Amino acid sequence: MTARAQIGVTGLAVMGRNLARNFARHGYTVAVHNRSFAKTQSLVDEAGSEGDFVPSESMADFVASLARPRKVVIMVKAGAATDAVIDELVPLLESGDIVVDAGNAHFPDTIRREEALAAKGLHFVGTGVSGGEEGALNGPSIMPGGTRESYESLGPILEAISAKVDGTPCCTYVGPNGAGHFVKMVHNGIEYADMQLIAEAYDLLKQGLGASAAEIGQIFAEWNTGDLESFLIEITADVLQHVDAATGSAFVDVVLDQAEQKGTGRWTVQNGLDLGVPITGIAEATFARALSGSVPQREAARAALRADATPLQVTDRAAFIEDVRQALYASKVVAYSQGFDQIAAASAEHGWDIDRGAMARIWRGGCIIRARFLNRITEAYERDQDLALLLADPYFTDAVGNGLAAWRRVVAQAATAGIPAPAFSSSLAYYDGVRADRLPAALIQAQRDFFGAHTYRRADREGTFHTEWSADRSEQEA
Ligand code: NBP
Repeated sequence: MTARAQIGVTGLAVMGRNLARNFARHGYTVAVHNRSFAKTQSLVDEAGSEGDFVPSESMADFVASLARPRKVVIMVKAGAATDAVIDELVPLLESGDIVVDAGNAHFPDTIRREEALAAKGLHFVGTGVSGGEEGALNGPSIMPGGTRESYESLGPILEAISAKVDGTPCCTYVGPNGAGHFVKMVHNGIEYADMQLIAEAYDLLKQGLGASAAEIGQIFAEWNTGDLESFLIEITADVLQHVDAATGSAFVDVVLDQAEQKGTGRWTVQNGLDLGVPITGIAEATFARALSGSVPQREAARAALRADATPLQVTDRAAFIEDVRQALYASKVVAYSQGFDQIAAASAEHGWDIDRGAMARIWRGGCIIRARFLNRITEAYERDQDLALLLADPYFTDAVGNGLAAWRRVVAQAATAGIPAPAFSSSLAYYDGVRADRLPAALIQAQRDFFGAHTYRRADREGTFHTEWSADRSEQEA
């Protein structure tokens, strides 16, 4: 076996197969391998003419077909399968070789694996890949972690196959060990928030205008020509205008209204709690999915809970549509701002030194949250790379501020009409909370000191204090 392949892919289900084809189409000689040979064979049979593939049935032959330092991309089911592949692969590798995990690993697993492989002299590159099967084939957004040294030889190959926006690759070095998978996790969390906000906008338009799915689809198509332009708005317009072949009804009206929240959304929220970062948009989106799937509770509530709501009375349809658009944009900025706060907090905690502007740049193409306004986020971090709050960047201060009245109207109307808009309303509550001069947290601190002697700090002088609540209520410095 000649060691001639420049890169290898093991795991040839939909993602790995398409990634391998993408490498080959860019002129790389690609070693391909899968646990069961049938997938390798079918790749070579069906796509072999697209480039130079070197198929192997055994892992040993696969490794032997790679030029050194070897670059092996693992694209298998995240979790135990990844560990199984690593265990089989590692004894066959040599110092300096690069193992890339391009699956959706949880970042603590990536930190663990990187440490273990580094101890053997190997580079382990936990890499976020977004864009689904279409992205994997035609250009995904790629978020590689690991050592900078590994990026020197691996980076150009990944950049070559990534999506390009204005000629710039949607791939850059993210940071050490788990940084790439962490950023991919937050990307997916933001995706949850974005989708929930779009769903709430759709529901408000539906109930406020009494419009058909197709009509609302046209509104989304119109929105996609402005600031909201994004992949998710584009596909929403498409989905809403799709007609179910079996019934002739709008497709969205025949789909069961129960969403799933499998992995990354939950991880993002759990991590937000660990770091103490209020990612309320992502959390509301994740819980909204959980609520939709709470079937017994929904049945019990439907029969028992009163609404006492006043249906929406929309007199000026155009004004209402514009209000919802502005509320959607403002809530979306909040969700992104929170996500970038989470990246900053994790970066500080783990010493990753993540460039947030660069993350927004590599999300502009290839990935699910690709959007016109990501340019604005990159620009904001270029103006101030230590920006404490994305919302406080002058562009976003204006963009959100100009839509504030509309945002408040929409949230108030939703509450009055009994239409659940958890992400719209909690994003507004976050906005008002983060800008408040003084928060009722003061009362919470007082309560905590009362029942648990948890102490408090004073606004008027330094120090930590406790009041003797059950005695003479004198104050002591703790
Ligand atoms: P799957 O997640 O469905 O995994 C199937 C692949 O894993 C097959 O190649 C299978 O081999 C292999 N595999 C399993 Br399962 N257990 C194994 C083991 N113990 N040892 C070796 N190989 C094993 O594939 P996918 O949908 O292509 O996704 C691949 C990765 O990409 C996942 O981590 C996923 O989360 C991530 N991802 C997916 C998307 C997407 O849109 N689908 C997007 C972004 C990221 P076999 O053929 O022999 O059974």
